[in-house]
Amino acid sequence: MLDGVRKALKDFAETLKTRRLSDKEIEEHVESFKLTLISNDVAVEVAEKLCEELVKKLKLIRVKRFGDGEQEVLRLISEILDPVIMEGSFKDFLKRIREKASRGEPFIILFVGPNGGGKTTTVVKLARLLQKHGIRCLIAASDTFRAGAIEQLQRLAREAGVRVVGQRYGADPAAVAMDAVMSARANRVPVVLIDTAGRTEVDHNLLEEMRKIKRVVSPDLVIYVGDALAGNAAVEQARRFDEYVGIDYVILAKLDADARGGSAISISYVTGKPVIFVGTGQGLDQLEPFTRELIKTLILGRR
Ligand SMILES: Nc1nc2c(ncn2[C@@H]2O[C@H](COP(=O)(O)OP(=O)(O)O)[C@@H](O)[C@H]2O)c(=O)[nH]1
Ligand SMILES: [Mg+2]
Repeated sequence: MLDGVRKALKDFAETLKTRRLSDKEIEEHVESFKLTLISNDVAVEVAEKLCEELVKKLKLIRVKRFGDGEQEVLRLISEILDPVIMEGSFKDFLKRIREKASRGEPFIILFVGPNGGGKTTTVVKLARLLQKHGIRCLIAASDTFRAGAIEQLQRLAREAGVRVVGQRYGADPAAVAMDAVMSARANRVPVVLIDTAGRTEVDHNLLEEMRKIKRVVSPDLVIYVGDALAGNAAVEQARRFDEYVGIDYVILAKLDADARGGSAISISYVTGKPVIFVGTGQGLDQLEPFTRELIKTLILGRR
């Protein structure tokens, strides 16, 4: 996974380690590196920021010549990635849930995102992860729109040992979500995860519906689930969902299948929202807390 960005970095480090370059040559190499990043789905504004920093740093250290060239360039790249990639803290996330639970109120998370992005799978994965931490969950089947959605959720949730609250197709998704919240209150279940129908920015009815769910249940968090494979489209979409409904975190699903890797680098910078988990496979245990180190390991091949 993420081979595109990894190869771009490696080639770049390779070029720079061979000999001392003039300022002009550095600029030329960085420019072509920037284009490679962009062709691997790094958002233009992020590629520009990274390369600006890179030129500055390279000109500074060039003077003393690279010792262990390639390692030095990789270390520089690692440094300039730090301020760009924003990670959510799983520890804080758990703490917020436990705080609310101690007041006897369920913690409510609303999941939004495009159709096929990975929401339903991710909701069940997260429920399973939380249950492993001793936190019981309830899932609201608020995708009452897409054929087969309720059965898919029920099947996955059964596998994960999580309860689902649902109604028939065509039911009001906000009412289903409210039902689940009331059931969680009555049964002292500390977390409610609301799965919703996928939508795009052109589906005005579905977007309105999403706002209605938010209004009715007042979630503690709204999480955008995007498809890493969609690259820049996922980044743009996350930005628009944030404008439309307001999001707190991003989860990038299907990182395992992403051959380029740019969206994982740029989505938090462009949206201003931290990435909290990444999906690394179809299996229900394949959800990992997102950290800068995880991405760096994947693209720089080391910690
Ligand atoms: N490889 C891979 N596939 C995933 C991941 N997350 C979800 N999927 C697959 O993506 C497809 C769509 O997922 P689904 O949860 O139904 O998306 P939704 O339409 O947003 O609810 C399914 O085939 C999932 O198994 C992931 O992290 N990695
Ligand atoms: Mg779904």
